[in-house]
Amino acid sequence: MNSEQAIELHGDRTGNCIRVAIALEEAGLEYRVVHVDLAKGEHQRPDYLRLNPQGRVPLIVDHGVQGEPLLLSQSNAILHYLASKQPGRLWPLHDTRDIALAHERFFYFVTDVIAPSHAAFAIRNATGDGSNGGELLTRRSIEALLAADRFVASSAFMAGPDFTLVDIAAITIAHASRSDVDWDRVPNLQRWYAQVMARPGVQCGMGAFDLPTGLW
Ligand SMILES: N[C@@H](CCC(=O)N[C@@H](CS)C(=O)NCC(=O)O)C(=O)O
Repeated sequence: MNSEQAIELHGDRTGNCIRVAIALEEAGLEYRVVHVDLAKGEHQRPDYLRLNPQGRVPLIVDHGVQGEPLLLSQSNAILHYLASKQPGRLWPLHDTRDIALAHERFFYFVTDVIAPSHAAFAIRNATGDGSNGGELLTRRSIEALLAADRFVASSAFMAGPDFTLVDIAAITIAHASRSDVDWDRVPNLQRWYAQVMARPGVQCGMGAFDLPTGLW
């Protein structure tokens, strides 16, 4: 593949974008970061809105497919698309039970941990404090994260012995919530967190938007 066929990742330093960067790294796919500075309103510029009329990040543009470049703008769809490009690398391949468990746990993190945390953030932004449900939602998110200790009690990763998209879904929210977690209460989660954070692909993905712009 030449670098013109690399996947463009448009985004900023947010959990949704960082999870995509980690998936690209862990899948071993060639990509380049296009920084869309949310603070400067770059996601509302006409050239960006032409790519994603919703005006949100992340967005990927895959030039390596036949025909027109492929555009995707839902972070979870992007994660699964990237996993499908490297079969067996970030998602179980064949075993029905393994696949079902990965789905179960992936959506656990998306709906029970990440979604309430995002909603709490939106409430805090809109009201200037955590009242009106923001604190309740943050607590629910943290409790659901802590409850995931049992997922890693007898296996290395969130959906079994291998690193998958489930770990990617879990790591950014665990990292963002790390100061609110009583780690002594969740020794398995603590071991998992240290292990996942030490992965080079996770480190690189976490830092993908630390560069102002440019090639990756
Ligand atoms: N459902 C979308 C949500 C995307 C989203 O809300 N992105 C945020 C940053 S994480 C954004 O672009 N916010 C800017 C805005 O809404 O103006 C996904 O999972 O990708």
